[in-house]
Amino acid sequence: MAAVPVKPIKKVLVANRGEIAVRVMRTCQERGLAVVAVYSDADRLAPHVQIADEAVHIGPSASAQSYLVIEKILAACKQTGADAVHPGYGFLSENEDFADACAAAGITFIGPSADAMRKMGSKTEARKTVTAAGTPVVPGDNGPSGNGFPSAEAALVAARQIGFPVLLKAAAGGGGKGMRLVAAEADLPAAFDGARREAMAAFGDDAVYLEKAIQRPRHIEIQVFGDQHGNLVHLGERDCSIQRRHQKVIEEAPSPVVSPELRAKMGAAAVAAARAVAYVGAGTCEFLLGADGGFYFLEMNTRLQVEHPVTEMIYGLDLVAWQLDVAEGRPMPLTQEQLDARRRGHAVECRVYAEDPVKFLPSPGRITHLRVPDGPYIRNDSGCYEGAEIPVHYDPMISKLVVWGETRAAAVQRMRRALDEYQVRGIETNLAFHRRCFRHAAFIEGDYDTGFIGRNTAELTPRAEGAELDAAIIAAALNVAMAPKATASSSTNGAAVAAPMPHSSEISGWRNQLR
Ligand code: MV4
Repeated sequence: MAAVPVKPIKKVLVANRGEIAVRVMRTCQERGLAVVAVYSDADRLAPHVQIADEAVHIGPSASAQSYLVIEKILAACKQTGADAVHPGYGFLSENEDFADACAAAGITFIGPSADAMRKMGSKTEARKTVTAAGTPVVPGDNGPSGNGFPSAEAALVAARQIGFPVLLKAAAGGGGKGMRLVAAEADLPAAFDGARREAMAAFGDDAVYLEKAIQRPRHIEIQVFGDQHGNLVHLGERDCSIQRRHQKVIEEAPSPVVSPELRAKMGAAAVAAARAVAYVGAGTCEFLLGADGGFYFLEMNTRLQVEHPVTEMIYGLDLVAWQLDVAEGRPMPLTQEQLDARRRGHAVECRVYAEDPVKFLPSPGRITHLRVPDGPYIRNDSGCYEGAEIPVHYDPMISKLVVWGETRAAAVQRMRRALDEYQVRGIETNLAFHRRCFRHAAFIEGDYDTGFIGRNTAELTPRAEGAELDAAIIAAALNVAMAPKATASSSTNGAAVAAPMPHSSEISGWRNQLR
């Protein structure tokens, strides 16, 4: 391979916001690089703006008018003399036009080539490409043209071949949008129309293809990394099976069910998939792991992922530093053997969301009180602070709480303690959900799959928390204290018994029950 010249980066514009913008800037600053923030109206006072050396206002709060506008990001680079762009995740991170536009402007895009993004962006194209590389994909059919079925009739013929249940998926999709489960032949026509409509609405492309439905799968993804010298390695797996409506909630590394042998096999399959598109930078191959131990490639995410910290924790590495290294043309600092030898312990991540814990709807507003956990082997990647307003315009994630332990059991215990220290007031959060999950017997055993939250919603959903809980306790206490003497007719109501004001220990007992 021809020698790759090293081109040092001097100033990085981070085309993102929130915790990931902060996290990327920290590594840049540790390397002595200048960092530029971009921000919308809603983010004037955001942490990523405060820690950057310079900040450029790029428009109104709506992402479609700010963080998603390629011309505005490029203009900010020109204005500040940034020679590289880090896209974070979401927004423009997997937009091949943005990668092309950066290249055309002489700006280093910290990520893979536009060509690799394009090949992995189409799910049918990705299935073709990685199958040719020997990576197992879910049994299925891309359709007669190789990019979807022209009619429900054609899909039905293919579905009979595959065997029910099948899934209809959007070729342009990913992440579950435009996906329909079809249990039997009779359900296919309606599902086909529905999937097409949803795919068109979400991606502007109504091509849908078929996959056999894998029952009770685990979502296992492999972190891969490539450099410009043709080296490709994997950094093991993350188990992201704890999800709700295709939103990840808890991730861990390693997976409780992946043996060293399976890791080596899945790692090799992921590296082969990445090699098929000459992948450079950080990428993730998503697999489904069936109950029978079979694994199948689903899609490749051509970016650094939200949950990358659990991998960093078990390898003791900074993946953003690796991204900068390979973007500058340097070879990766470690070989596969060296990486394998570094793995140690277990890491878990809780995504703390500003959301209604019962209805799971975003709960924007002002954080009036915040206490974040601390102590050994705890990391809280956050883009907010006490007094901050959680805007309605973006993802409602408050922070990623990540802990490491020598064993999975130690990591789980540490997370319980960390969660108990975490206090947020002013907005609703899913902290109570996390506290319950880390005390759930099946979770503690590592015995879960992608249906875990759905099957255990009642046990994992708090009835009341915070102010609502306090109000309920005060009401109950008053009810007890104020109730008239029990009579034959009123004694069916347990609270209607005359009693003195309850003792505080009794109140805390109720509190624990109500939790
Ligand atoms: C599947 C599947 C079962 N069989 N494909 C959902 C999101 C998208 N990335 C792929 N998804 C799935 N694809 C086949 N052939 C089950 C899911 C799925 C799922 C996957 C990972 C994590 C959570 C999930 C929840 C429901 C369904």
